[in-house]
Amino acid sequence: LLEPYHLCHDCRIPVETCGKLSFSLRYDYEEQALVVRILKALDLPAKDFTGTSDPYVKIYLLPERKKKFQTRVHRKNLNPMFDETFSFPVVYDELCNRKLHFSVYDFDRFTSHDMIGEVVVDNLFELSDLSREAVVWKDIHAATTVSGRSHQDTAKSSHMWKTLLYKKHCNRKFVLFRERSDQEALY
Ligand SMILES: [Ca+2]
Repeated sequence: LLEPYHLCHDCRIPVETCGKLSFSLRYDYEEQALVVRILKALDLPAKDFTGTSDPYVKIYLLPERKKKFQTRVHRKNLNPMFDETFSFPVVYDELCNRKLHFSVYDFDRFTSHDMIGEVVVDNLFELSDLSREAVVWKDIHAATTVSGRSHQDTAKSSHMWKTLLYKKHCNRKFVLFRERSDQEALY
């Protein structure tokens, strides 16, 4: 089973983790591009009150933020198989200055999407020389209040409360309508 806490390898303080993400990395010398294949996630936490999540992954090659990719949404799935490939044009010698940033989100139809967590790869040569495809598993670090979770939670619970009130209101109108039409039918 997965440990819920790990030490952050930069700051040596405990980091809450929530599942794992697997992807592969390779450098395409002909196209001069970093090729990232997002494979799958395991044991994601449930963000919806139905006890599941609708995950998708956004990916950046920092510090560039303009170019970003994202996977499809996998509805009601805590172990999604993404298997999608993205290609970032970048000169090989520049790779040592770049960081890969994955953020895992839960899609919500009516409210802002919850960030589940993130994975940052700050040394792209840590795992291989990138000349051939290398598969990597990384712990997903849970989103903190800094990334806006608490604000989103407030917005979400307020939305759910409004929906509930609206439904109660509609049901009550329907009951009154039924009572009146039943009475009218008697006369
Ligand atoms: Ca959702």
